[in-house]
Amino acid sequence: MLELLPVDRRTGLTRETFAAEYLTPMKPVVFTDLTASWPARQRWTIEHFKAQYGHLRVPVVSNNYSKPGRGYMTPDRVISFKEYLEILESGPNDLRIFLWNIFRVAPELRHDFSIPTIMDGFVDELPFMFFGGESSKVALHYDIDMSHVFLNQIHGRKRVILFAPDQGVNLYHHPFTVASYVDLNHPDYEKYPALAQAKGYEVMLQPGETLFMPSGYWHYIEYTDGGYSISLRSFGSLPARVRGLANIATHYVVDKGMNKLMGPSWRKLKERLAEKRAEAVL
Ligand SMILES: O=C(O)CCC(=O)C(=O)O
Ligand SMILES: [Fe+2]
Repeated sequence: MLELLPVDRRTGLTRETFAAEYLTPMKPVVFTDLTASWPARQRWTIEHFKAQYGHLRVPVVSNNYSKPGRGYMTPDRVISFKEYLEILESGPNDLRIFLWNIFRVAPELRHDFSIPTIMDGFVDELPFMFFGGESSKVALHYDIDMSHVFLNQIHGRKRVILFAPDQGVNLYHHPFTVASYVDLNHPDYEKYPALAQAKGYEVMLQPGETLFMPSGYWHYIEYTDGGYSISLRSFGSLPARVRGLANIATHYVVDKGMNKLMGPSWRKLKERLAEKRAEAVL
C-alpha cells in the first residue's frame, strides 16, 4: 500500500542542522518561521493585488494543461489579474497561474520578501508566484530544472504529496517528461502494481509556512483553499544544474513536439514505456 509519512515541521533550524538533517539526506521539511519577517505576510492580500496590479494581463491554465491534445502545456487564456482574483475568490474552480515572475513587471514587490540564508546557491532572478482556485490540482511532476525549491505559502492552504527522485519507477514516470499520471487519491493498483510499493510524504501547508522540496522531488498539489505561494530556488551543486539544463532541452522539445504530432497516442506510448519499467521492479 502506498505509504505517505508526515513531513517534519521545524522552527528555528540553523544552517548546520538543516544541512545535516534535510539537505544532505535529501529529505523534505516544513519551516514554520522562514518568512516571519517578510512584509509580504501582511501586505500581499487579494485586495492589495487587485488595487495595485489588477490591470496586468496573465496567462491562466486549467486542467487542460496536463491533458494530451491541443491544450497540453499551454495556457487556457490570458485575462486581467483582477479578473483572475475575482474567480479565485468565487469558490471551487480549476484555474491557476503557474510560474509567474510578477517581479519583472512589479520589481517593488521584491522588497516584501527576502532570499533565505538557510543555504547557499539561491538564484535571485527566479522568484515565481503560483495561484490556484479552491480544489484546483497540480499534476504529479518534478521540476525540470533540478533546483531545490522553497515553496512559501502566503494565502490559503495546500495539500502536498512528495516522493523522492528514486520513486519515479514506482510512480510510472512518463519517459521524455517530468510527469506521472497515477491518481494518488484513488490508487489503481491493478493497473499500476508498482505504485503499492511507493513511499512518500504528505503535508497540509499553512499560510506562513515554507516547504523545502529537494532537487528532483516529485510533487502533487491540491489547493484546499483558493490561495497563492511564492517559490524561491537554489541550485545546491553544479551537477544538478547541468542535469537541469539537459532535462529542459530533451524533455520539453521532444515531449511537446511529439504531442503535436501524435496527440493522445504519444501519451499511450509513454504510458506503455512506464509500465515496462515498473514491471522490472516488481
Ligand atoms: O504550488 C503550485 O501551484 C505549484 C508549485 C510547483 O509546482 C513548484 O513550486 O514547483
Ligand atoms: Fe513544480
